[in-house]
Amino acid sequence: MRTQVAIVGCGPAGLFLSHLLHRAGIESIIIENRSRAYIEARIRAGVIEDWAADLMVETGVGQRMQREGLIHGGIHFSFNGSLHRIDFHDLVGKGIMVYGQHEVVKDMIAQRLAEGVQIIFDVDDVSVHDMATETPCVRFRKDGVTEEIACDFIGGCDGFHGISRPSVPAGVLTEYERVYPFGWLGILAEAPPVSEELIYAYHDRGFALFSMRNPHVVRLYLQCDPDEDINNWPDGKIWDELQARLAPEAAAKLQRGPIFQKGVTAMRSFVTEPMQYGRLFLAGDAAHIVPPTGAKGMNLAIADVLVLTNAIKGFYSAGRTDLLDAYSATCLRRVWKAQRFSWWMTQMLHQDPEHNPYDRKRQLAELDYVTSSRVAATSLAENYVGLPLEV
Ligand code: RFL
Ligand code: PHB
Repeated sequence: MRTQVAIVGCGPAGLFLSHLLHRAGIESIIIENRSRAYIEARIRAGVIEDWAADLMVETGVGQRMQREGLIHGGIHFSFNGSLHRIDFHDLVGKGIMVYGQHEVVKDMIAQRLAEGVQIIFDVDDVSVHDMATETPCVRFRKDGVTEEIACDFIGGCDGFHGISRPSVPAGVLTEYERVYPFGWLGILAEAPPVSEELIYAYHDRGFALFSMRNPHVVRLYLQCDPDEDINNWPDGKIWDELQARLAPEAAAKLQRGPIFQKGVTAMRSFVTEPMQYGRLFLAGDAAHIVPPTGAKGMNLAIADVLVLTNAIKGFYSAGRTDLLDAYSATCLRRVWKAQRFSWWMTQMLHQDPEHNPYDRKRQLAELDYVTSSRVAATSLAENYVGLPLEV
């Protein structure tokens, strides 16, 4: 097989890369080690930044999101027993789109296939080769048969646990990391929302986040141990904890319904530099991870591949290599700002076992500040809806 860009991984990064390349007249093939059904059911992010939602609409993959997604003009913080709203529309004139990542993935897979792009699911033994040459290739096994894709570029879009990043020779990459001493227990339940907008709750018992997927399905998260056993969380305990952690005005509206999905996520901040090696370009979670508190992961993946598409387009249309060379530096400016914001939201809102009463007072002062100072709230709003693109 031969293509211009071989893409490893069919998550948001890989799908958007293929989608944007197609719009620029550039061919790609995606390979994915899971099944289509598995990745279409994988529950993850829910918040799409303003520019990313616009990009989906402008490039023709946002129709269902426009119909079914929920536009939110702000978020609430819950602390000291009450709710405090940050009004994004008023502060920065933009909002966010609440629409599940797996819905984005479903919409994009359907469109890629309808446009004739090959996505090869259920592959094994994926490896990348000759990245330091002008003729790199990707090898894999499908149904027991070894296959090879010869290409000009490789998109390493295979997430944090993929093979792309570890395939870069030792000594090339520098990794920066912070692992948090807590995780999130996330659930989906059939229940009406307690609020029209997300609630980030600070509480002595631990952080809680109230989010939603549609008017009948809520998405809820509770701070827990990073290696928490899900069996320790029967449904009743989850609802009780949420009731305790949300401010009374929200907790009073909580309606318990059937929980149909549960999972625990550990929290990590991670960046690799550079995000490229020869003709291999790392994008999305393959290059960086943020704790979900800032809702940035999927958005960063989309921002990376927008930069990469632009660079590859410059190469094919004008023989330019400067944009390819600058890929990592261009992406990392945004990546580090999203790292800062996600870390900042995380440290402000969670109970850290290393914290003492002084730290808790400081966290409450910070929450009071961001919800009462227009300047501080504007900075939060600007970051939350998504910083301007530099492409
Ligand atoms: P993905 O989505 O992990 O996709 C990588 C794909 O590569 C496949 N793969 C391989 N394929 C071939 N060969 C191999 N050897 C392979 N190894 C792996 C995988 O099966 C997968 O299909 O990475 P990508 O595309 O970079 O996208 C990143 C996002 O998925 C991630 O950052 C977000 O989900 C993070 N995130 C959030 N991001 C947001 O922007 N807004 C949010 O509100 C938000 N909330 C969240 C989140 C992540 C969460 N979890 C579970 C980690 C909430 C949670 C709870
Ligand atoms: C979600 O709805 O899944 C969600 C929302 C906001 C976050 C993280 C996850 O910060």
